[in-house]
Amino acid sequence: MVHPQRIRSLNAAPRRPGPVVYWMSRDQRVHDNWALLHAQSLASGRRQPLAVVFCLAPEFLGAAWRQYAFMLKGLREVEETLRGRGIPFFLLQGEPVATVSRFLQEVRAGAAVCDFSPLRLVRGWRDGVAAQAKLAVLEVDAHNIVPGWTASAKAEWGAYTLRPKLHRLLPEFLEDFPPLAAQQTPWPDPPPAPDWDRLLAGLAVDRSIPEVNWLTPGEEAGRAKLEEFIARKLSRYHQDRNNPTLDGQSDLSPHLHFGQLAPQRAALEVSRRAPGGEARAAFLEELIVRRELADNFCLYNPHYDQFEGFPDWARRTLEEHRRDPREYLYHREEFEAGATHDPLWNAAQREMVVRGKMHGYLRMYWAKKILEWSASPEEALATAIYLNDRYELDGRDPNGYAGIAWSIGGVHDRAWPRRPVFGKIRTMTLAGLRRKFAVEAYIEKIAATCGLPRK
Ligand code: FAD
Ligand code: FO1
Repeated sequence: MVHPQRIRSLNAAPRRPGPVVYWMSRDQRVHDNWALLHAQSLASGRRQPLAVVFCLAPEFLGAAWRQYAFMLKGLREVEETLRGRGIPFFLLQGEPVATVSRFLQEVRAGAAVCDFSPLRLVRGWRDGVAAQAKLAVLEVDAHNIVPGWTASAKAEWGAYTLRPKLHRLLPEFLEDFPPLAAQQTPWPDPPPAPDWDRLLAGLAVDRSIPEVNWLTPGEEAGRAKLEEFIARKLSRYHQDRNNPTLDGQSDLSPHLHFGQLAPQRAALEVSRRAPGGEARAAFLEELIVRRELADNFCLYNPHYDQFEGFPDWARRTLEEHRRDPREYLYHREEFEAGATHDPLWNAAQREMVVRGKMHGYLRMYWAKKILEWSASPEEALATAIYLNDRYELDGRDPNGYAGIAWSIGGVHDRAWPRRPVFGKIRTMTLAGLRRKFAVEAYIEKIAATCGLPRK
């Protein structure tokens, strides 16, 4: 049912009699979820009941109200959909290792299934639970089409080294999902539905960052967004995706980040229905190769969010240019307020702060300018990660750490002709962008839709 290579053990403890628990974290959806499907097959194989548990951590990589509200509204839908199949959903709160370990003991679980994320914090949670559990704890990569550990056993140099490995394996892994069955063996005493309104009202997170109003959270809305993209935008994706004055991107990243839409579902539907080869190829390159390269980076590079994580050539060139005079120098607060001398950079920052999703093409420029205008590469990296993870709805994601490391530290890129401050790191200039798209039109668009930056 679930391809065996999507599954790996996190401890040596045996499977025991008793219910099966799926600890949901990255893949917050009912349909198209290999971890949930595997947990269900373990349960029904032994006539045991299945339950899903989600542990709400008090803090997650700087996430604020904007992100928690989007996530919790999606989880509310998950709970209702699971209830319709007789599968209980337990919403726990607290430090995940202690909280989930206690839950597994209380329900006398016989086996636990986790989904997969390469992020250090989340891996620490899973390893912590697996280390103290007396029962088998399994991990299923329900996010990548080709499981991260199958695609490659090491950190890949770039898209050009990972792409052939993925393309060779796609026929085996880009398969359709079986439907999730209804619960056969009922859970003895299913919990009442969480009091979502009270939970949202009581959430102790930074509420200064408002929810976005242009995107509906949840699994159903994520699927509708995919359908809208295929119907309305996909045919021009290769032409429009890098033009910030157009609405050419899919806008799927928030639903993909929270696992409310499976990347594999997007790949299946686009592969089957894309009109032209070029549009389909361009989208699948981003959705499969670029996204799985980011997971590969975070899975195999322990310093994915640090200067040490940059390749040797990049660290050396940034060292050589550490003392170069900075024509402009800003601190984090000035970046955050979008108060630089560059109206394009300020507009991109504004789009991220107000809309919660900066255009993909400008994210490269945005991060590279932070390198150019910060006192050191380390400070630039910390500022870019802080702002990205605080304001982007799709932040706190391997794609972000890889995207920022590409922009500032040459990860997955090559050396370019030497420039002040950058050394051999690829630069991007305002003049260069003016040749690519109508910069003023973008600035106008943001001023009209997101208001002008605070002076
Ligand atoms: P589309 O162009 O419609 O792409 C569809 C999907 O393909 C995306 O949702 C994503 O899953 C994948 N994809 C597209 N471009 C990339 C890429 N460069 N790397 C990896 N996967 C990609 N992406 C995030 O999800 N979260 C982030 O926090 C994030 N931060 C970034 C920071 C910087 C400095 C850079 C250069 C890139 C960052 N990206 C991040 C990658 C990319 O910009 C976004 O995934 C994309 O803009 C999301 O919008 P979309 O879904 O409409 O994109
Ligand atoms: N995963 C959890 O298991 N518990 C949480 O409380 C939680 C909060 C959270 C907030 C913002 C965000 O962007 C992600 C969050 N996630 C949480 C993790 C997420 O589902 C993914 O596992 C990670 O982003 C790794 O890709």
